[in-house]
Amino acid sequence: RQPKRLADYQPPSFLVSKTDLSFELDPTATRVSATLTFQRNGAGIMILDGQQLKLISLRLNGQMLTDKDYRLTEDSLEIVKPGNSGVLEIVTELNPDQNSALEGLYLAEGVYCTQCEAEGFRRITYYPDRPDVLAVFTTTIIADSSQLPFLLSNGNKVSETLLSDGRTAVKWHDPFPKPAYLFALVAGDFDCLTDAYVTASGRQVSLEFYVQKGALSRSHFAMAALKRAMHWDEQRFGLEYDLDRYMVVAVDFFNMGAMENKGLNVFNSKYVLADDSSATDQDYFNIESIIGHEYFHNWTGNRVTCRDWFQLSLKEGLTVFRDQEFSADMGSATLNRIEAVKLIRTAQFAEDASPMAHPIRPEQVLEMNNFYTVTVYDKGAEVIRMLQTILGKTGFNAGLKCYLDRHDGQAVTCDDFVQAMQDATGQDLTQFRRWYSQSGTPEVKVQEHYDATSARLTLKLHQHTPVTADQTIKQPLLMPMRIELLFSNAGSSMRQLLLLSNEEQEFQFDGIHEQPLIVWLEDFSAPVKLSTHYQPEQLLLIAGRATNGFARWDAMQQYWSLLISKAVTGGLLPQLPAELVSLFKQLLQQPLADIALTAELLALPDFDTLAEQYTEIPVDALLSCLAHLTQQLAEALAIELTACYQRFDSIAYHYNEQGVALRALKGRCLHYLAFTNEGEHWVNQHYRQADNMTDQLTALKAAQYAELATSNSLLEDFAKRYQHNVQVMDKYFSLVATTPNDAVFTHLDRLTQHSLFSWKNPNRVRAVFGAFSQRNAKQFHRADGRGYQLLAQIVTKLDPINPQLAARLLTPLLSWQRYDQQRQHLLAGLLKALAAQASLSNDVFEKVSKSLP
Ligand code: HT7
Ligand code: ZN
Repeated sequence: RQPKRLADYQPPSFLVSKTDLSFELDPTATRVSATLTFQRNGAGIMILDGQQLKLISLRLNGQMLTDKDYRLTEDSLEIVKPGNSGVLEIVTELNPDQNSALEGLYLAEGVYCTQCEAEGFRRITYYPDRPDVLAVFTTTIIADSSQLPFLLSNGNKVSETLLSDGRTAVKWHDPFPKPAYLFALVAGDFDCLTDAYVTASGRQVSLEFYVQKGALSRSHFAMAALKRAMHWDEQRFGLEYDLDRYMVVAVDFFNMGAMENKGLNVFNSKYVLADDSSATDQDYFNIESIIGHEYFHNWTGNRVTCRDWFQLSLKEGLTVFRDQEFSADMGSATLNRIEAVKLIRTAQFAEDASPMAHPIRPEQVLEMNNFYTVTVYDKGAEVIRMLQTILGKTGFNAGLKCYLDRHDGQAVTCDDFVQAMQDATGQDLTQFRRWYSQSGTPEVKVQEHYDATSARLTLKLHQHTPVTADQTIKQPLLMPMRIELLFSNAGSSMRQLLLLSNEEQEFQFDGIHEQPLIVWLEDFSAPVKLSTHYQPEQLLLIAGRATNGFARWDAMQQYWSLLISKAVTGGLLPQLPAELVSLFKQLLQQPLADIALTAELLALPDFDTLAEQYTEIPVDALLSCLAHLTQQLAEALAIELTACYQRFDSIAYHYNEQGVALRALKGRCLHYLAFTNEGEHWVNQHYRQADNMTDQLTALKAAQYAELATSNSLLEDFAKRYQHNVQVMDKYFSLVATTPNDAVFTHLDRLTQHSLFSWKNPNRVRAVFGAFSQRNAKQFHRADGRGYQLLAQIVTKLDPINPQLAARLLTPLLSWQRYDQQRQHLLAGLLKALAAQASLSNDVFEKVSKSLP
């Protein structure tokens, strides 16, 4: 198996300017006729990508080709004498019904759907399936319209014709040249919600949401979110939509969240369908942000795309940054930042420390699907955020404008992006570019020295990036460090932006008349691990006084981490310090003006955040510390928790900032109250009185974590109530999979027999086994290895069905070196057994082989 390398990039030998496709849909024998108008672009042979295709016929400039005129392999078609330009006609046959990998054209629940990113188009026809070949597509779909009333593709609808055999032919034309990965076709029977949007320049755009029959009422929120996103992009970046139609189709069989195909987004139904009785606050948040994300791709991804897949972060990091900015403007900026940082500190730091470590622009790839990672997406977004911090919002906006103007209609690189930022602002970004090529989490150590006689404060910073599995040599990075100096006079402070570029660097401040308390890394201004020398009391002071909401939350998190790490080192359980109890009492009695932030300040760090702070993760000790602290907080604060819980009357459900914040605070109180003597009472009451999904789930989770007797009967009631709503049943599946005791294994077995469960549906599989492996640390990391064994079995079972899904589920098994000897031994054994299996997919093979010594 040969990985591809960024260093080997060569421009395509041939370009395709026009791609005409015709699909005759059939469940087991769909015919695809592709007419490609091509031109030579450089030296080299004409080699087209193709996988799992049946070649029916080939013509070059009208002449039928015979087998001496071409060479066919398992994944390519070479045309022996193509000439310098011409027209190639290719007819292939596909079996969408058998396509459980959900790449290329597949048929699921009566809907034909395509997924072409990254390399799925080669499962539709032979083609130069690479993002730097951009063509104008015209697509005709032929089908029985009584079965499939909606036949959709990219761009504008040109015609609809009734054929003599009773079938219908619908023709689409997309005027914007695009790479094959943005091609889409959907055919099925849907309910359709339509609306309109008038762009800033006065153009009318028709907005259309296609959803499963009966689900129309659950698509209004997504439609409204789309309009907000369109408006926001005009206001913030001056970017308008360019086609006359914007279509979104929601399907239940989908490998990821959504796909930005030009003019025809395909969404996982989980990120479209929502109403107040079935969606949580988190669901509404996700829908708005993913609707935004896919819409924003129209400029950052579609109009300007990637030269090759190593540049994926060019579109994904930038678009995640854009969706994060959008969400921050739609709700609480602080909460958004907290959530984004939690993800970096858990999944991304874990990836950097794993055998799959890679820079945001990877250099070597066997299976591209394995690189749609939290590093490429979320660390990529942090890199863009740092650019904005360094250049300022105005400079950043100018840089983005320069990038889009300069490269509209092109396939470009991350370097082109940084160059545009540099040219628009005049800032030298040479060193900054290292963020694109260097993997790993930088560690920054800080030291402070205050000299009262000279009134001088000296801050000494030291940066170091530890070696990663993929790279041994690391260089210093340019990183923006936002700080605040807090002075003793309450309310008096000074905020600064430091640019750290050397391995070791000093910053001096004169005229500082008292030793300040320093708040480091406001808003997490760089994705690093910071080590400081705070005393616990100083952290509580910062939590109470810092101007930046994120920094206040972060100080609380550091406080807990310190307490827990001392306990773990000493082999003891942590005791609740009195000053913490009094701070919590204060927060519960007088929540801050920002209720949502109060709810976050009252939270313990989660297991994954703590785990990332250890080279060898002390699984059992961390779990015991967290359970013990929860119990202690509940006992010490029962009165205040009860009073706070009761102070805020439940208001009728509405998804808005105030409602979200109140539910979060009450939910936090309930989480602790579940551990008091009256736990059953509070949880039952919360569940029964809930008029919304957020509160119901809060009650169910609280009951489960506290292992209350009522947990099972509440869960049964929930399953009965929502048995007809598969999106809600996924929540039920996940809850059952996070049962924190032995019973979970019987439950998991039972869930796979459930009438709604299917191994072919990624949403169901993730709801059950994704939740078990990523959110049930206690059972997944059992010292006897039962959790690990189960996941390895599931990966083995899934690999032939859906390799992309199997490889994603496998991730928690890869970091075997992070655990104690016994767990290491168990995990290494399972990985070896997996590697020894015949016919592993590239997806699973790449990950397993990298993780073995
Ligand atoms: N650009 C898309 C990434 C993607 C994908 C989506 C659905 C199914 C398979 C996929 N492979 C890659 C999604 C996005 O980032 O917007
Ligand atoms: Zn994206």
